Amino acid sequence: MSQASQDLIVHQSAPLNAEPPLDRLRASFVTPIERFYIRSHGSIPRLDFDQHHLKVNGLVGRPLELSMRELQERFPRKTVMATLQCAGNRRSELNEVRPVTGTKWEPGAIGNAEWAGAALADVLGYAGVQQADAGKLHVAFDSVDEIENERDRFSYGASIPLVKALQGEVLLAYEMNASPLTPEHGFPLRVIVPGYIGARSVKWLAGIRVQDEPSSNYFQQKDYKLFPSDMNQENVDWEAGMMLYDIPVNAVICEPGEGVELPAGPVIVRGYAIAGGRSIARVEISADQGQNWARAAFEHPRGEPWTWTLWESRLDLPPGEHELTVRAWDRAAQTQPEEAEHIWNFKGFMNNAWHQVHFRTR
Ligand SMILES: Nc1nc2c(c(=O)[nH]1)N[C@H]1C(S)=C(S)[C@@H](COP(=O)(O)O)O[C@H]1N2
Ligand SMILES: [Mo]
Repeated sequence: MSQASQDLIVHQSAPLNAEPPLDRLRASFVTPIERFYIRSHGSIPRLDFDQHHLKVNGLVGRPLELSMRELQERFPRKTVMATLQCAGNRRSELNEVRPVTGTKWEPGAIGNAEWAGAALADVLGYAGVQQADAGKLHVAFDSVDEIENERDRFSYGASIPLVKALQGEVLLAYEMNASPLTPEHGFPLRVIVPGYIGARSVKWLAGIRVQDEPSSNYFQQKDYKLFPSDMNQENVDWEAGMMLYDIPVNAVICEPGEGVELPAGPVIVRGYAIAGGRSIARVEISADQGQNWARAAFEHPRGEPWTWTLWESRLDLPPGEHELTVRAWDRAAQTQPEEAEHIWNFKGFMNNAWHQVHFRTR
């Protein structure tokens, strides 16, 4: 994992969990593979392209077993530019409020790539998916990694509603940024569910099942749920958590970095904003803890529904200590909660509180 250790901050090496430093993350609209966060709950399988098969079954008229070549030849290759973000992105800030479980991600558990593969809708169509009652059905994904917890050994799994699975943007991806997937990112095949938390984009995909309930996998039923603030590891009622899908509106300052020292005068502030499948309408910066806000400019041609928005703002700062705050608004006029304390949950998910950096100018 030499590449990961050069470009990424490694939180844990087995399982491998790593994220890029924020200035490197913010350096390009499309995140290079070596700067793309890696989130794995178990082993990183080394699979053989020619041996790998995908099974499709459950509530379909025609169960399938497809080789990688069949998948590539039978279904048109589609590309989607999409940002993947872990539901645990920015967990470290929730952990400062009160301890939470899980990898203590900084705001780098996010990346934007161009994915290519077969549309899941095309594959489900070919399998003759049941269309009546589509609103009640789910599409479950199964992998082949080996995950160990105190009690069990199992593989990763997750599901999405069939209605989302039939949207053209959901891919069975075999390429990332015009190259075959790397082992860390799911070679030879993974799901990409634009607009949803990364946990639904199952890597090393081996099975797809259409069924009348969400996946029974641990990561669907217990993990990746938002629990009420009065619950913790000891008193948790697993049924009380809501299964997480859509990414909420969020914004992060990537530069200047926390704790740096800069010359006084014009300072460029840069960051990202994201709102799942909705677009970002406005990003604002405050130098006085939210009393006054200045609008940031969007840096990239937009109109890509599934990507982050990179923004930038120029502030004139006198010498001294500074605290900058960012918040974004999406097209549904939703904005972010002020304090991480108000959205604390024991698993540390979905932190979209106002993001702040502190630094000094001289
Ligand atoms: N098989 C499998 N798929 C998985 C995971 C995993 O541990 N095993 N992690 C999920 C989570 S929680 C996230 S955020 C994304 C991360 O994708 P990446 O490592 O390519 O960034 O993959 C998802 N798919
Ligand atoms: Mo994740």
